Amino acid sequence: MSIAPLYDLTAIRADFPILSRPIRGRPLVYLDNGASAQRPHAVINAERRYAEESHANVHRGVHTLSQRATDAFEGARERVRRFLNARSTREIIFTRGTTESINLVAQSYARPHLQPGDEILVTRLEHHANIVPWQLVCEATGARVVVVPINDRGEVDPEDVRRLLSPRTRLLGIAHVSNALGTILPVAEMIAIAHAAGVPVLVDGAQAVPHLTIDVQALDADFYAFSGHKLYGPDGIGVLYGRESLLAAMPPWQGGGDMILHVSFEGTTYNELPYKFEAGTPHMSGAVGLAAAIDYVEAIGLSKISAWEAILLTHATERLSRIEGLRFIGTAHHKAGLVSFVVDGIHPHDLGTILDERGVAIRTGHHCAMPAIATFKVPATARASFGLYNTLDEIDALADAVVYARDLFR
Ligand code: 7TS
Repeated sequence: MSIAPLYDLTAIRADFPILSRPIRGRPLVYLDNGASAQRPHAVINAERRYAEESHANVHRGVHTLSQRATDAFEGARERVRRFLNARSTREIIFTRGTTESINLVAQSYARPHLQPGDEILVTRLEHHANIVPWQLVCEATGARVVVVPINDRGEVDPEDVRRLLSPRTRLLGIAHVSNALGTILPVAEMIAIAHAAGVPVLVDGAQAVPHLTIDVQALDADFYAFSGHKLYGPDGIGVLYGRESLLAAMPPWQGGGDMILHVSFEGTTYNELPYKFEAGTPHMSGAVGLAAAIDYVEAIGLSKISAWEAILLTHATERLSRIEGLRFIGTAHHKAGLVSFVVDGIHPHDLGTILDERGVAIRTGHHCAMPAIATFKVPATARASFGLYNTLDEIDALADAVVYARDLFR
């Protein structure tokens, strides 16, 4: 196929050292970006430079390196604030990732609010990270999780949210993009519906930030969570955006250094936002690497990235739909760059193993979204998820490898 990419793909690919490493003697075709994306030199170098030139502990030393580390860490926070268009850096909390961000909201926001019989509303397509933390707080408080259904394309109807909101609903938790099905949810509309009922909304943005421009003010989200490692940044670092008025009223989640103003055995006072939620030494090099990743994707432009990934998705849908015996799981009208599918006669794990022998990396399984996958009455799917550096030739390699695997099993 000869569609010109919207940016210099050859130059971009050269920025990612791992992409030129052969896998099993073949060129790597990396299509598991939904699980974790690869890192460009810019990110790797930013982390290394931090370690070589600026590392010390933050917020505590008068010495030069501690001040440099603090500047780098707080500079990263400001970079994240701009990326999300949050009002203030007080609304940006560094966490280990999406999972920790959601657990923080579950424990610190939801738990103190929940009474027996109260409800947390989530959709059926959520990642386990946006299901299990709510189940844990519900078990502890006697509240319950209520589930918004999905249709047979894997879409959520905002009217179902309206219908299922009740006077007992205390929070709505929704993915921005489904990791298992690729569906892009109409989150702004869902948030408006929830807000009209006085219900705050947490958006799980893990699969959205690498593909879409996010503006938490335009969305009017109350909480927005994402992970660095899916955004071409480091693992072990993530973000919770929270509306300041909500965060200010929440108790701390973990106790320790940095989250206090004064400690005595008579009583302890907590630090101001966002430090109240960052107990202990944070992942400073991770934050620096995340800021570099944000610089990197914004220099290319998220609108160009999403336009290119839409071309990849169209091509993948066309190529794979020609394969006899292949069925897509998740066919939403509004989809991110990801295809989930099953092939008659081959278990997805076998398919994934054969693809790996050909250098093609995909994810197989339930994708930590068991209820979503179970809706389609399959135990598992094969999933190819695209990133900004993928090419049309790689999509062809995927399709060829799937045909090869299917013929092997016939
Ligand atoms: N939410 C969504 C929508 C996700 O896709 C993931 C990870 C998470 C939350 C959890 O993110 P973490 O960084 O805290 O682990 N999704 C996947 C995936 O699709 N394949 O591997 C991990």
